[in-house]
Amino acid sequence: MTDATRLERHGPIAVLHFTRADKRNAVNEALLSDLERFFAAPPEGVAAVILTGEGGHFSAGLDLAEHKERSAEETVFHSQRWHRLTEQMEFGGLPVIGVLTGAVIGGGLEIATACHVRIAETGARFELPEGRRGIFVGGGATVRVGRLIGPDRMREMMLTGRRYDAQEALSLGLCHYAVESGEGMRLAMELAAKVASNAPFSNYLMIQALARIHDMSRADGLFTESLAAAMSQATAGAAEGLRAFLEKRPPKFRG
Ligand code: 1HE
Repeated sequence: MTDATRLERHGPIAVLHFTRADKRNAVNEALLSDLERFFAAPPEGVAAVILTGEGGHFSAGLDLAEHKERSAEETVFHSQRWHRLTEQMEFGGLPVIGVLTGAVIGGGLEIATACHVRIAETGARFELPEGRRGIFVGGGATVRVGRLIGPDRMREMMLTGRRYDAQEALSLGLCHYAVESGEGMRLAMELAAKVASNAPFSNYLMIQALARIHDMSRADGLFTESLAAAMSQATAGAAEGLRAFLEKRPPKFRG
């Protein structure tokens, strides 16, 4: 890892801090490659990760000082790196929780929307200002933000440079929780502990199956659901989870 991030461990929970506070956690090469490294091979025993930005901002998006130097060809490859990273975040199997503070802007929003649980603090601002910079989104926003709030609302957001606050983001589905300033990490740790105490393969299926089924026809989706149900049924997690319920005790999952 580089000095663009800092990793903390609390048992099965990892907390990955973005540490470019002086640049509002703009995503430069170092921060992007730290994220790639972390999600390509999360540390052994980590069952959930929390992403957070130091200095009161989640991320002000792509580092524009670096981006200024990119050619069109380099921009395609760079954008594809963001797509691989955000796909790995969304579908890699590790539950990801984002604590969204201050700027959740451009690429910051693209990283946030690849998180499975999004907690916004008062003061968070959700924006896609690419039009003001003469560029376009490239980190997956057309797909992720577009699906969350719809292409119509995303187009209006981009055209007018609209800024949504935490409460508005909550009502639109850009975040799942809106909490007071300073409360995000406490809630994230609480939710991460719950997620980490589920049966690992059930979590894996939730992460893999739900978004994919959304892309399928109704009939294919229902059949895939049945297959996922059958796979979960064959795991040690199901044996333990069902036995624990019937024995009136909390389950203890391994793996
Ligand atoms: C940056 C960046 C950045 C800040 N790249 N350096 N994202 C944007 O268009 C958002 C650009 N940033 C802002 O609008 C503002 O910085 C904030 C609203 C986030 C914060 O404002 P403020 O007043 O607290 O800070 P500041 O004084 O504007 O910035 C502090 C420093 O951070 C300053 O550097 P300094 O050397 O002059 O101290 C800024 O230049 C630097 N900084 N944001 C580089 N983004 C995969 S494609 C995704 C496409 C995008 O993400 S486009 C959207 C980019």
